[in-house]
Amino acid sequence: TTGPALEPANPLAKAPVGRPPRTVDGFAREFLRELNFGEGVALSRSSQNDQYLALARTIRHYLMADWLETARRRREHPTKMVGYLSAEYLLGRQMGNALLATDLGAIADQALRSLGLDLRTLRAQEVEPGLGNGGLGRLAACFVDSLATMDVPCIGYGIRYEYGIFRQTFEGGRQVEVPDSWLSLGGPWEFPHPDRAVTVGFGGSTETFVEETADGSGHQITRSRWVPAWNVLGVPYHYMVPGYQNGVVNTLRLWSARATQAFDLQIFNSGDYATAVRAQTFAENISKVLYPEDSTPQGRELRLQQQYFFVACSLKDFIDRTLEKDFDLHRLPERIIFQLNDTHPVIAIPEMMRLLMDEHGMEWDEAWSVTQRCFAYTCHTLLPEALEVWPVELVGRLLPRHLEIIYRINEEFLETVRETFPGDELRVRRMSIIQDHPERAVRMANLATVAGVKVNGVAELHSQLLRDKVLPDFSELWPDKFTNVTNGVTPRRFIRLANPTLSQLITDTIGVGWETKLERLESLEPYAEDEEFRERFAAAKQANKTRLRELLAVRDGIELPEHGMVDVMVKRLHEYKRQTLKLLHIVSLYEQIISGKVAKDAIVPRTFVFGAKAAPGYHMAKEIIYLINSVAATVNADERVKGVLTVAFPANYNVTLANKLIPAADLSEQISLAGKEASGTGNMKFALNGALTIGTDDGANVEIRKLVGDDNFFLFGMDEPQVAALQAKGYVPSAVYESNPQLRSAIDLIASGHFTGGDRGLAATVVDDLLYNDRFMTLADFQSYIDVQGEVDEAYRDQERWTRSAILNVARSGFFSSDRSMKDYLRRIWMPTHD
Ligand code: 6GP
Repeated sequence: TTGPALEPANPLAKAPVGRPPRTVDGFAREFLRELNFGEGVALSRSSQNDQYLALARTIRHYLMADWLETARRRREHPTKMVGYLSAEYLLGRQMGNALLATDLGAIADQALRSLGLDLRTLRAQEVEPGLGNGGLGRLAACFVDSLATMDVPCIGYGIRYEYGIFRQTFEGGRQVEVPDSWLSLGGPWEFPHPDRAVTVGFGGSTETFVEETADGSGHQITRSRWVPAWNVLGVPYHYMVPGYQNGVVNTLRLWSARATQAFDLQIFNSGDYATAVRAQTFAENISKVLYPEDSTPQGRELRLQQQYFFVACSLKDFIDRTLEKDFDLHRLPERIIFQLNDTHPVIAIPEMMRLLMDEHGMEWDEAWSVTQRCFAYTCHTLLPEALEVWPVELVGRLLPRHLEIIYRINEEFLETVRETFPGDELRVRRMSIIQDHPERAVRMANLATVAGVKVNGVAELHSQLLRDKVLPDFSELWPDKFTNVTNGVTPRRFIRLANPTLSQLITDTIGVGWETKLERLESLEPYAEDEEFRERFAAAKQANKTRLRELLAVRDGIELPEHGMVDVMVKRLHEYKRQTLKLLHIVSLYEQIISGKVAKDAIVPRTFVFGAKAAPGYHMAKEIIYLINSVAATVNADERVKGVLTVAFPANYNVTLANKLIPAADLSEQISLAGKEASGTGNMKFALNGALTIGTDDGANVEIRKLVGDDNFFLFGMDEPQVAALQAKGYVPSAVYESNPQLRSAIDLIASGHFTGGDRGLAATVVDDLLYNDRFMTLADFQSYIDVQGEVDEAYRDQERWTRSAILNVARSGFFSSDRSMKDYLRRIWMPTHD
C-alpha cells in the first residue's frame, strides 16, 4: 500500500532485516553503537538521559524484525482486523515491558553492568506516556497488549497528545496541576511518519448537486457534499505493541495534528509574528493536551475537534492505506470491526457514512448496511452525566455534513420505533438520537447503539444495569444487541513486571507459561494449605512492602512504619467512588483513640495509602483531596496514634506508582456506591497480587467475590436494589448522622476544624455535602463499613488465615486476565462463528 514493491538489484535488500545477537557482548555493542551513532555522544561524556534513549533504541532493534514480519504476514494474508478506536491509552512505561516481551532483561542487565551502568537506574529515567485518565485508558492499553500476545490482528488508533494527564503536586495539601511534558527529553518509542499524513476537514458548509445514477438508467439523484472551511494534517506516530515472547508486534497508531501550511511568510515578513503562525497554533492545539476528565466530560469544542480528528484520520488510514487497493468496500465488514471505546470516537459512524457515500459513491442504503456491521460500542459508565451529548449548534458548525447524516439516521431509526411501538411518542422522544431539552443535542450513546452491531457493558452487573436502566428502550427493541464482556488486566504488566517475587514463586510452584494462561493459577489452590508455600508467599508480600517503603521515602519523603496492615485506595477522585467513606473510617479510628474510647493496642496497626487525581475543574473532588491531606498531616503528627495509624497520600498516582503500590497491599478498598462503578480494574490487580478486598456489591467486585468466595472477601453496604429502594423512599443523610453516635463524633471532629488548623470553613464544603446532599449515600453505608472493617482487623490478627485467603485470591482470579476479555470480545462481538 506504499507504492510498488521494490525490485532491487542488490540481493541484500531482499533479506529479512537482521536481528542483533542475543548475547551480552552483542547487546553491549549494539547499545554503544546507538549511543555513538544515534545520540552522538561517547559513553564517557553521556548523560543518563542519553543512556536511557540509547538503551530504548537498542531494545527496539530486537523487536524490529518481528514488527516488520508481523506487518508483512498481515498484508500477505489479510483477515478481519480489530480497529480499536480510543481517545485514551494509559500505557505506562515502555522499557520494562519491551524487555519482558523480548526476554532480554538478564542480557541487558549484564551488558550494561559490563559498561559500568545500571539497568534499574536507566529504567527509572523513563517518563511514562500518560495518555489517559484512568480505567478506560488503562483498559485500552491492556487490550492491545493481549491482542498482540494472542496474535490477533489489531491496530490501536488514538491521539498522540503532546501533554498527557497532568502531573499532580500538592501545595499546602491542595492539588496543583503541572503540565506533563512527557516528550521533552525525547520519545524513543515512537516512529513518526510525516510523509503519510492525512488531511482532515472542519467547518464550512454542505452543498447539493444532481447526478445521474450509476446504473445507466438516466435517472437523476440529488446528492450532498461537504465543503470544509479549513483543513488539518494528521501525522501518524507508530508505537510497537509487542506480544509476550511470541514474535508478534502489533501497531498502535497515534495521530498528531499539524497545520497544512507552516505559516504565512508575507505576514511574517511584515513583522506580525503572532498572526503569521496563528493557523499553525490553531491546528496543533488539537492534539496538544489530554482533557483531564474521567467520567465527567465538559463538552468543549476542542474536545469534539479531537474526537473527529482522530477518527477521521483512522478511517481514512484504514480504507486508503491498510486495505489493498481496489478492495470492494461493500465487503468492508469482512475486514474490519471498529470497537468504539465509549462514546468518544462515535463520530466515526457518520464519518464512515460520509466516506462511503460522498467519496466512494455508495447509496444511502448500501452505506448504512456496511456501516452497521463495522462498529461495536462499549459503554464504560453508569453516571448519566458521563454520557456525552454534543449541542446540535456545535456539530452543525464544525461538521455540517455529519449533522445532516445524523439527522437522516435518526429519521429512519425513529420510523422503525414508530412502526414497532405505534402511538408511543414518549418512547420516540426517549430513544431519539437528538434530544430537545435542555438544548438540542446529539446523544452519542444513542447513535452508537443504533449503529453498532453490539453494545456491551464491562462487568455482569454493569451490563445488566445498562439494559435495565441506561438504555432500556433499546434493549427492548433489540435484546440481542446487548452483551457483556467483563474487563480484565494484563498479567504481563500487573503481575510479572509489577511483582517479580510473587511471579518467581508462582513459576517455581506451577511451572512456566502461566502469564499467557492465567486460569492455570488455579493449580496454586492446594498450596494454600502448604506451610512452606505460605511462608514464601508472606515473605514476598513483606518484600514488596519494604520496596514500597523505600520508594516512598525517596519519591515523596514519606516515612512508612515497618509493620502492620497496608490498606490501599488508589483510583481517580470521584464522589461516587467514596474516598470520603475511607476518610470517615480513619477519622473515626483516630477519634476513638484520642478520646480514650478505644485503647491504642486494641486496633491492628494500619498504613492507609491513598492515590488519586482530581479533574482540575471538579471542585468537590479537590476539596476532598485537601481534606485527606489535612487528616494525614494531623494523624501522622499525633503521638497518641503513632505506630497505629499512618496515612500516606503520595502525589501523582500513575501506572508507574501503581506497579509498586499494588503488590504491597494487604487490603484493597473498592467501596463505590453499588450501581455506580461500571467495573473497576484496580480491584482485579489487587486480587491477583494477593490483597483481600473490602468492597460493595458493585461492578466486577461481584464477580471477584463469586470467584474467590465469601470467606476471602469482605462485603459491606447496600446492594443496588437496596440503593434504588432507599432513593425511592427518600434518603436523608442528616438523619443517619443524628442517629449514629460514632459517625457523629467523626464528622463533628472534622467540622470542628481539628484537621484544618482550627478553621471550620476549610472542611465545610465536604461536611455540608455529606450532611445535606450525599448523593452517593456515604453515610448510609458507614456503619456497615465500620463493622466489616472490624472483621478485617479480626482476620488480620490471624496471619496464617490471612495468608491462606490471600493465596486463594491469587489462585481464583485467573479469570481477570485481559486475554480472557479478548476471547470474549472475539466470540461475542468481533468474530462470532456462524452456528
Ligand atoms: C471507567 C469505569 O469508571 C470503570 O469502572 C471501568 O473499570 C473502566 O472505565 C474500564 O471499563 N470509565 C471511565 O473511565 C470513563 O471515563 C466514561 O467512562
